[in-house]
Amino acid sequence: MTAAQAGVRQRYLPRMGVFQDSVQQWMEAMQQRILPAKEDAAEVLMRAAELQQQQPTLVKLQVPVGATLHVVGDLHGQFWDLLHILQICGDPSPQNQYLFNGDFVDRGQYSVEVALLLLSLKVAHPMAVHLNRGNHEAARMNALYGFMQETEQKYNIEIFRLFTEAFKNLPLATVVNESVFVVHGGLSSKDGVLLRDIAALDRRREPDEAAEQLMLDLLWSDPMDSPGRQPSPRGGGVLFGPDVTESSSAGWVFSQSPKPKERQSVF
Ligand SMILES: [Mn+2]
Repeated sequence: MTAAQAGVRQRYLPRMGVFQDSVQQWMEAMQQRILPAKEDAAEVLMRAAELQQQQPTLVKLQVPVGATLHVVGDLHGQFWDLLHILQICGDPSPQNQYLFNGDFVDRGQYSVEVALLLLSLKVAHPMAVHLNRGNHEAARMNALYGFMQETEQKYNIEIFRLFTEAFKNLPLATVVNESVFVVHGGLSSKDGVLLRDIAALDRRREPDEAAEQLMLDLLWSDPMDSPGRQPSPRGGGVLFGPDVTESSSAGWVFSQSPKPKERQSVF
């Protein structure tokens, strides 16, 4: 049962402005079921959208020697899991970076907290926190799988609109140290797609029927054990075998094979 259904009034912190200290206080308050003030949430979302807008569609991330990058898979509104991961892996810093690989919201009951915290962390630590878009960073999915309703209950529809604006600007994939390709979904349904084709995509839109197939593939495709490609039972994207991973990466700048299947690994 959600707080609103139980008749519990959502509690909010006083407005404090968007600073690094605020993010720490919001995180602590969220654990007591208290959310940032609506004005602060709106400011975070607008600043996150602005920051993401400056990013390319395909981010080339250089992690310095000796630094760590934690790649974190689907969170789907599991706020307590996110806190646990941050506790185990440590605060974000240039020496301790994070790449959250999409699907922050929907399904779980704390999608607002998860998405707001991730976008706040991005604003507070733009060089240490990196975000890829998932297939659930999309308005239609959010209307079907709970995030839109949750945001309306905890804030209002205007805050939801600001979330979708921030999501729309998220990069679609990240190449780490010119060697590891990290994407939420997977590889293309066609042969011969190059990294520059991904970089050239206009991502600032909803991934709907009118979007380019490559965008849908990056967000929706899944790896499979058998070779070749098959239609995906999930809608957008395809199922692709290990041979497709090999042949796709052959034309890329990698010094080693990409491992898209590792999107599930957390640590
Ligand atoms: Mn997904």
